[in-house]
Amino acid sequence: MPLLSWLSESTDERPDAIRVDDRSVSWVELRRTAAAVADDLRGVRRVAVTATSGLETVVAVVGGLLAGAAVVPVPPDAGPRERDHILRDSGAEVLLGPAGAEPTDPSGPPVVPVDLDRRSDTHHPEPAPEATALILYTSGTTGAPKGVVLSRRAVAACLDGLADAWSWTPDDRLVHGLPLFHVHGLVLGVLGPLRLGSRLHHVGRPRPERYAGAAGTLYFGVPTIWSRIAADPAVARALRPARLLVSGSAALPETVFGGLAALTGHRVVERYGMTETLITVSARADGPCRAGTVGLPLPGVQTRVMDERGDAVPTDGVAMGELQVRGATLFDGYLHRPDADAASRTPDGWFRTGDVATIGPDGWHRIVGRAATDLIKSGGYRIGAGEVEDALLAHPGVREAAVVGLPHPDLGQQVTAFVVGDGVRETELIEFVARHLSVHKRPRQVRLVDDLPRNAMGKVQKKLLPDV
Ligand code: MLC
Ligand code: AMP
Repeated sequence: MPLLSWLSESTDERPDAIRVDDRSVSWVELRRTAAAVADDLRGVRRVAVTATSGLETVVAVVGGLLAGAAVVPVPPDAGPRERDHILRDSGAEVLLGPAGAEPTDPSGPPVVPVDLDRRSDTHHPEPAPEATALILYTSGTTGAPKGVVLSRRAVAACLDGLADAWSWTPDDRLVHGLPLFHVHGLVLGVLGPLRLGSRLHHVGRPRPERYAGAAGTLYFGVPTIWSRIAADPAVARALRPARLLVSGSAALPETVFGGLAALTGHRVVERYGMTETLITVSARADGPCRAGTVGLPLPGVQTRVMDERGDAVPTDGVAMGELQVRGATLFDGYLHRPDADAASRTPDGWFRTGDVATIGPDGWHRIVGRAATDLIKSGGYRIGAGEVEDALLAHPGVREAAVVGLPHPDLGQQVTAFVVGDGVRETELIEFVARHLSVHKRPRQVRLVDDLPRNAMGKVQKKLLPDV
């Protein structure tokens, strides 16, 4: 079946199938508008898209996929350092998106605006399932973000598994306001409706009052959004008529799960995934939902939890180890990074998630935390400590920097930088990082210190930093 099977076949001209903020289109209109974009992309292998939370992004992504190109979303607020890296590393030949987001690198691809007024009836044949659908850039513990290569087959397998687990059908109306350059907002939140036929209302920004006003059946959010909704009883009660509330991208605190159950009458479905693996584990709409657990492997996915010696730990709900996964939803590798690729897999071919988990006797998975402290999850965004440290060290007033995620009641973790500096102010450094990287990667707090704790080898001991 074509990746965007519903969109490819629909003859439905009713308006308001896909609404992004205040603009909406029918299925047929979206297909014809995107086909006009695809017509211009003939022969293009990789197309970057400035992924604002607008209808243009949906049209650009669909246009790229119809043309058979690999789509490379670029965070709209990425600073020049991050944007140039993504464009150069991906080899994107064209950048679709609003003018003004041009690469600063003169050798960067030409910027082509998306025209929502054009239509085409060209039929673009679906490429083979092993063709790349998306290259998503995601942070590792060190260095610049890596391109995660996802095939059409993997994306389709993930969405079909979720349709099964969540009873997600054309009768649904999905509501969310997540950014359109990650798995959650783009793969689940846009390609999901386009494959499965549910309507979509993207509310522009994930503000609680916009969720309350949207009248959906199915709602997606990261825990920070659910916690803000739980803190606003009137908003939470407005979600009572919904069919299903789904949380993912970070751990949902049990207090938020309980608060939402009391106010909305819904036990939130929690699911677990990664950019590299797409969604692999989830609670089911037709089964129980338990606070603090992420459910069972999705169809086509296998999981195991391994100790440090490489032996499987008992499935008793207590023994912890690294969660490893394999199956139909996995990525094809990191672009140009065979080293990182090899390190991410076991010799017998399982992907090492880096997450610490338990599996209970009933097969239910619980995510306990991460093995490495250098990957931070803040507001559901994955942020590599090393990338932020490199950005800070590019400031002339910074001599040393160590970045960690400290517990935060709203964001889960807060990016915090410990800096040894020469007469710099905290706010100046926060602004500096926000200008060079995506704004969400900026430290929310900078603590100026006289020195960083180091071991005898001179390596920074992050665990000895205050409050870590
Ligand atoms: C703030 N802003 C600045 C700034 N500080 N601008 C310039 N310079 C600075 N120093 C601006 C921002 O641009 C933004 O503007 C506004 O202030 C708010 O910034 P924010 O950081 O977005 O704030 P906040 O409201 O705290 O964000 C919380 C949040 C967000 C939950 C809404 O973190 C979010 O959208 N998270 C979702 C992440 C996600 O989708 N993750 C999925 C990864 S996939 P403006 O104008 O934009 O308001 C994955 C796999 C899986 O994990 O399992 O799903
Ligand atoms: P990303 O690369 O942005 O896709 O982030 C993937 C990471 O998000 C995983 O490795 C987990 O650490 C985290 N994550 C995703 N979903 C959950 C969840 N339901 N509970 C806990 N952590 C999660």
